Amino acid sequence: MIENLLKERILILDGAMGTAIQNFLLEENDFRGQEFENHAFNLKGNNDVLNLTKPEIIAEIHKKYIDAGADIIETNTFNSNALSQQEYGLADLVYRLNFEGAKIAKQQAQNADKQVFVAGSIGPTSKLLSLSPDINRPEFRATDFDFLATTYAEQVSGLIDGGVDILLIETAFDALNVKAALYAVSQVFDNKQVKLPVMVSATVNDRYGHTLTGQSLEAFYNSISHFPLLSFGLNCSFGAEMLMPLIERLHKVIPCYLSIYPNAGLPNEMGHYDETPCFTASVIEKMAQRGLLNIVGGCCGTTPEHISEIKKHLQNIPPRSILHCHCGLDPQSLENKAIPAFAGMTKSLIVSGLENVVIDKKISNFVNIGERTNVAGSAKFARLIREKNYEEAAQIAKNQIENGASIIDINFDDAMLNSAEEMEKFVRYISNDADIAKAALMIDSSDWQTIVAGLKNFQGKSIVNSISLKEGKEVFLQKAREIQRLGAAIIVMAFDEKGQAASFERKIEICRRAYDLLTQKLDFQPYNIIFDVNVLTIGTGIDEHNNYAVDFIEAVRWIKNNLKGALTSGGISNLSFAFRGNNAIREAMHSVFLYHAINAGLDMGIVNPAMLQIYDDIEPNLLQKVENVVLNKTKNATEELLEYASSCHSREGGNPPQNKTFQPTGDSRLRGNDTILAVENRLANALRYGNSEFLADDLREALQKYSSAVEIIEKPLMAAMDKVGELFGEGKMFLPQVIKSAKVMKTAIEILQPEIETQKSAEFSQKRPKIVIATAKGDIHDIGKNILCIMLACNNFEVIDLGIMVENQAVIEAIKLHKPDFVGVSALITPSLSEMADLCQMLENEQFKLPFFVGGAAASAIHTAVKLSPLYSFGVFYG
Ligand code: THG
Repeated sequence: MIENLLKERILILDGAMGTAIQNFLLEENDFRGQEFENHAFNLKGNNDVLNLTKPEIIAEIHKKYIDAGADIIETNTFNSNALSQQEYGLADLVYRLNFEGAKIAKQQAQNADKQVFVAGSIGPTSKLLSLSPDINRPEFRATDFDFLATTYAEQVSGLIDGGVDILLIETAFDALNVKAALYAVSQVFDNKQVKLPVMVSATVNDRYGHTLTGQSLEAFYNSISHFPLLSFGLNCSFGAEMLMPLIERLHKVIPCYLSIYPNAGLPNEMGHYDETPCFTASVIEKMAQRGLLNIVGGCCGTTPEHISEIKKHLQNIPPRSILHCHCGLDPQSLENKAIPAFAGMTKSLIVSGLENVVIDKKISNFVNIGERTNVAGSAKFARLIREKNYEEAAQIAKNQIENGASIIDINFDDAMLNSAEEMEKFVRYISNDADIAKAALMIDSSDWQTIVAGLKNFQGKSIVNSISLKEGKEVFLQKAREIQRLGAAIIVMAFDEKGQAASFERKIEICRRAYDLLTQKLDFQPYNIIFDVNVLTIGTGIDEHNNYAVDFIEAVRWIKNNLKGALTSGGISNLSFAFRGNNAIREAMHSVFLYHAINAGLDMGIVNPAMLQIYDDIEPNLLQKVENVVLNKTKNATEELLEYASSCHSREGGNPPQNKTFQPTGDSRLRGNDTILAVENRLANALRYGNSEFLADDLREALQKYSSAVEIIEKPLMAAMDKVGELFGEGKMFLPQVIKSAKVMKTAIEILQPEIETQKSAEFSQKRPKIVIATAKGDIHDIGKNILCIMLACNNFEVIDLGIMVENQAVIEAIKLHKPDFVGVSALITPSLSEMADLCQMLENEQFKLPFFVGGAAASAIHTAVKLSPLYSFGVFYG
């Protein structure tokens, strides 16, 4: 076992293969003239072909390195992948090149009189996955993740079948290429039911340790840290001397063995490497004496002489110890916040773009995730994406970073967009801008393919937002496993087969179950699990919502105390949807909520970083009112905040003065100052201001004027409700006020009900419109739909609510059973829209004659018109 040897001594890797081959060929050419030129496979620098045509040359080079002292020899397969071989028209030889390459090396290893390991060399290809080769097309790529992973899988299969002991992914200059390689490796391991040690070696582009794509070495390592490696290190680049400081850096952060095999210095003007074996070996000796090394060899320009010299210099120098890494905590280094990447050894979550972002309370109390790059959360971003104005859309990401976001949440879920395509394009686009690419990404979608598209185009370590147990544990684990292979952390939402958790008990029940599944069935690292226990809207006017914020905060506290190592997050702006249009109130709510949630242990949150107020700066009167709402301290908290809201202006200035729309409710104003208003106006005010104090009197008066109770409902009351709807739509009324209006409407109908009966206008009750309503299959969001049901019930509808995640067939059966006047389905997540399309088709097939209403955040007028309406001829309406 190589692991055991590595504990005892520094192992020697061989030196350059390419330069050795060229030298060999030059010598042969001197003897044999043009023979190689005429060879069946025209070489043209395709050294790997020699595995098939001149295996004896390769075997000879291996032997020289073994004799020089190498413990590990590398196969001659650096370019044996389809991308490199297709340039020679040999893409179909990938498997054989690797298989034969492995066999040649293995044979030499077996011939040796000591233990020699064979490492299968896997080069980077000539194409980058993270950068465009065409500066005018930032979203263009010369190849893609799946193509690369497929050819790497073929290469790895050939190497394993040929008998290698180790896989060595080397000269890596783009972490995304390495992710594709490791993805392929784990697939092949699964298929073949084998596991070999894997080494990764990167090459840097400058002395500060950036790869070609601009990523820091630490971030590079972090991007691939999901894969348990035998070793990580550096090769090629500059000579050993310039790499020394970088090796020191790696030594501090990587928990696996450390390798280095540098060039023999930098090439001179003639392209030759001048560093003498003795010089290279003496620099390496220095590193070894500092305890930095586990595996050492040579890259371009090094020869068997270099290797034997290195071996001589390293005799009796002990290897770098990685014990401190495996035992986890290194308290001393943890204190050193100047090296945040050290946290990697302390089991905290590190995400990355070009740089690492450490999520650890010891380093930063709270991490801001920018919410504005979300087509569902920002009208402006949605417009820019629709217009394909990626440049300005990217600017929104940049602004968020400037305002303090270290992670950017990106979401393209929209009925009229191909979200997977947009995800790919945007991620690629921003990879070219170092100011944006430095941040980590949170890939936000309810569509699985879109999440995968994000992961396969991002070189850093990202966070998937999100997966949940709503489709059961099999699907949950399957997705989690794939995310693990692609190297991301995950947000787990507190949803399950029964729906969205609103109460404390349900939140912790679901999180406990998800935690156990991920850590026990998949070996998930706890720090890669981030629980989102649902920030739900408070201050809606519906009493059941009053404790939502408290339940969230307490669930966060419970998770931090009970689910060891797991992190917590939430979508903070959800909290204040009821106060849309009043940013001052919304900001204050967010700050108060965050203050308490962070105290309870919240690690990160999706926020608008430009709009976070400092808790202590909140005007004391407002602070108290907001605290009462957020912490559910008093019964009238929402009402009191509303009153405050009515008398203050939004900071954004975009909204009309609220005090014109809202007057405190009360007798004089309802009825006008001393002058009595017309009864219609009094009723309208009662609904608008949610005041039922004089309702009975006013309705009695109206009954004198109108011919029937039904007419009062249909004319003045409905007109008033229309007005309420209009004001809400314009952002001039807030949700709790609308709920109050609806409750007054309900009271009005109750007051009129006996009249309706006595007037024998039984017609009205018979005519009570009936609606069958459901949340689409796969969708568990029903808060909006529940509010709608209250509204409808208050407006004398008979509501048959089928609940959440309703199969289309169940809707059809309910229609047959209840014979409603309308059917309605709501959806919050975009995948539900295709369920709606299927339902349209089914309604059409049944030849139903009733209007179909669609609603919810995912639905839109345009999607309804373009995608749904053609499918059902009676009529599909956007509600
Ligand atoms: N949990 C997780 N992910 C999430 C959420 C969550 N992603 C989406 C959402 N919730 C968090 N993001 C936002 C983004 C914007 C707003 C709210 C939440 C928002 N936008 C303004 C509004 O709707 O009033 C729009 C303003 C504008 O158009 O400019 O409030 O909970 N895991």
